[in-house]
Amino acid sequence: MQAKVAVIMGSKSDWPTMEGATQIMDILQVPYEVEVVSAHRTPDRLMSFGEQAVERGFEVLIAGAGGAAHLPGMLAAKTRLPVLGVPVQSRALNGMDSLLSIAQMPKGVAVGTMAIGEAGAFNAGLLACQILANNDSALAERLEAFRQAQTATVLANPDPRSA
Ligand code: RP5
Repeated sequence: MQAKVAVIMGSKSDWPTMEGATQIMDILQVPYEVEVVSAHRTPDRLMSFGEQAVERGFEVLIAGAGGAAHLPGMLAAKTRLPVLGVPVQSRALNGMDSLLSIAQMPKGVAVGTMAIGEAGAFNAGLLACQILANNDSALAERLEAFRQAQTATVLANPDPRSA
């Protein structure tokens, strides 16, 4: 099936975080591709990825990076597709560097900035599914079921001391 979402990241070391984006897309049966594309180590590859993203059939792009996290912003500079940026938790500064690198885009080039780390990656996948669900009624139904199950799980066990 045609992948409508691409999940790219600056390094293989980002995968344990970025895997979360793919987990929710697996649950919601949304096809995706994953690839390491580094803004600093493979800049030409990033440029060609951004230039070809529309013709490859992607509709949403997720980009995760840590530290001097230029990947989501540079990708957004090369494509009109929506880019969701995931700040990966860095060792030195706990991801605050990643967050600020991704969030503070100049006016006119947009990146949707997610939370730092695993929650941000998971929610990037979830948000990509929500965007695609606007034009996919079957996916919209799966999303509703996911949300209802999540709510039911919390309501079924409100005691914070129990497992
Ligand atoms: C960034 O530098 C990557 O996104 C990664 O989060 C960070 C460290 O990369 P490695 O040195 O672990 O490859 O470009």
